[in-house]
Amino acid sequence: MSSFYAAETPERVKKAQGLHLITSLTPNGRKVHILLEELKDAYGLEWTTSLIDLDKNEQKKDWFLRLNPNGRIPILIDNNTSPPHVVMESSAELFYLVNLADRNNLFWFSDPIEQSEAFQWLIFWHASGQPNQGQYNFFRNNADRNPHVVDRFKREVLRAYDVLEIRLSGRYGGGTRKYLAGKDKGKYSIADVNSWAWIRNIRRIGFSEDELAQLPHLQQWVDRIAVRPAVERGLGEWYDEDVHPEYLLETS
Ligand SMILES: N[C@@H](CCC(=O)N[C@@H](CS)C(=O)NCC(=O)O)C(=O)O
Repeated sequence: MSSFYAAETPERVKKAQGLHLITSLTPNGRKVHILLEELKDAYGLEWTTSLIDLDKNEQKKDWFLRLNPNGRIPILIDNNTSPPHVVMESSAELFYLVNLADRNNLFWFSDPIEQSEAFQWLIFWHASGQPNQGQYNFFRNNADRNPHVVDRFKREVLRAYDVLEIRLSGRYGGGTRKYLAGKDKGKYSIADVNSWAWIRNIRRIGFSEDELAQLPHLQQWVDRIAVRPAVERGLGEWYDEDVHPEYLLETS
């Protein structure tokens, strides 16, 4: 326990029981919020949340780096294990949560082939989607935006989106699908949650009408998932430090 928490670790974190999420309202944070909310609806899962103001760099302080050397959110701490188990990397957190709590495989699969599919799409987005979209968001909102850099990342994001479009449209066979993994038309799973949290703003991140027109199945998939109550909650006010300042972690 002594190497796990430091003197300056916020009391809210040290005293947390059960599952404790440290997060912020960002795409990687939101994917974990959404799955937690889904597991709450399905099984009554409980957890507590702490928020970090990323602009204040709390996530780069020693107390946080002990928990996640990568200095980034979200992280999930399971205080039900001894010692507590910390999970970093949002996709690994989704995987931990379905293993822990999704006993009926509502958001995961029992069949090894379907598991393999879900794992492929989870890793595809983690490795080839979110890093490029993260850079695209950064450079396109940057004051001295370099058009070549913005264009390079935009093309990479569009390429990743087209990979998903191929999958959902069945362009090269297999028929159209509703979700990324699973037999037939697929089943809503963490493979979808993982990428949806990033792609949900597909119509607001600087793509032209022509570019969007190439992605009809992906846009339908965005809309299909957006209406889930757990998804709506995962995006919103429970994770907003303006609404819940008492969740905010600030050390001197
Ligand atoms: N690969 C990591 C990336 C995490 C990440 O980039 N988190 C961002 C917010 S979405 C962050 O903490 N940014 C603040 C920083 O880099 O200091 C994951 O999937 O969890």
